[in-house]
Amino acid sequence: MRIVDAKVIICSPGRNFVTLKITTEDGLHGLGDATLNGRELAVASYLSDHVIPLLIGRDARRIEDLWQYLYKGAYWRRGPVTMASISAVDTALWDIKGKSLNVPVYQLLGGASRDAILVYGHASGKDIDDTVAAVAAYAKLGYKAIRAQSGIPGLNSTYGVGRGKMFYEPAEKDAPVEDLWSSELYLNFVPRLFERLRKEFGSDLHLLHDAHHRLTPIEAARLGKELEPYHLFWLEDPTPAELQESFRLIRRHTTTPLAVGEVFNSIFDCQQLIQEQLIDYIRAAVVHAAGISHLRKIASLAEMYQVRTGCHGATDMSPVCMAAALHFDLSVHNFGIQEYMHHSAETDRVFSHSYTFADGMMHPGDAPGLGVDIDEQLASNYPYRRAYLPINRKLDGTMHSW
Ligand code: GCO
Ligand code: MG
Repeated sequence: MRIVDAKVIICSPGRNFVTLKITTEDGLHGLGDATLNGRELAVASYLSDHVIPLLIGRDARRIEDLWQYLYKGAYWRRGPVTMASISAVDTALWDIKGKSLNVPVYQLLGGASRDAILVYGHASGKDIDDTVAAVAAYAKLGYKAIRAQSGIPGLNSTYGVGRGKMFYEPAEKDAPVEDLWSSELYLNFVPRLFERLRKEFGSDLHLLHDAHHRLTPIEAARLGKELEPYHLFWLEDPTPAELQESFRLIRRHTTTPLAVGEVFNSIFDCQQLIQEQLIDYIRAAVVHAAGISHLRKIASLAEMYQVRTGCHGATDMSPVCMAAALHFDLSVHNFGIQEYMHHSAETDRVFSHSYTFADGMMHPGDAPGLGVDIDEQLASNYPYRRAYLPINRKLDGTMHSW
């Protein structure tokens, strides 16, 4: 089954998406997400200029071999641009294989390990009262797990508090927004937020929180410890994970479960975190961690160490990635939870999909392949617009992780 065509489709139905479409001689096509928020065109060029010329004429059935061909063949391995490109090819080939055998992708991955997929939604507000109201709104929609982020008194804006409650999208057009940051204000505030949330919602609702790589290890240890009475499902990205061994320090001080890995692009980024059981959930996503094939290897390593999956699923993962994640989640034994942020109505019109949400759970559907498609005509009405994620500075002007 030869590949006869491959092209990159860039569109911006509310936010930017890069999609790879591969077509075979049998007339089947498969899709892969290649979106790297804020650096989209670098991946588009990697695909168009370097990968697509290598795909034409190859056998679309040889998914693993093509993965290794692109990974080892580049010589310069890994990195977000390379791995998002390989992911797009890998995902599109799984889509094609499913369609050619007339089965949903999860059946090719070992079949369903569960009936449906637990997801968490994103509640946020400008202050504690507003966040309580947002959590109540998500609970009313049926969510069993809810991430809570709140504005912090004294800071002009902070990570995770969006314009628009359901469709949080931080990337701004033309130039990055500059946020102000104070770890002191944040650390004093967050335990109060969760104390209130537990008071309002009782102990059964799963509550999550994202520190978005902003703390030092000892600050993260303090936060984890102070949040222990509120039994979080997880505390996410407490500190940047470039230094994997720093999680030993956090772990020594707290039993709050930790989730890390949305920015990881290979198994080597989380090897130590997993093997030393320094985290509880691995957040790597299909699009940024080199596709379904590589993510399964990460999950298999994690399974040995009782680390569960919790794939990144913000709106900068396109519906193509969301569909792929749900097939992965349904099949993988050590699944934990899936992040789910609604895409806007315009995005959903461009990318039709068979996945569904009901009662806080999702399912990828039983359409052959991934069950997602792109309306290229409609997509062309939404041309690419350069956009940047915000940056973050401390109160004295020092650059800080966003
Ligand atoms: C999350 C993430 C996102 C990222 C975004 C960057 O937990 O969902 O932290 O909100 O900031 O994906 O592009
Ligand atoms: Mg996050």
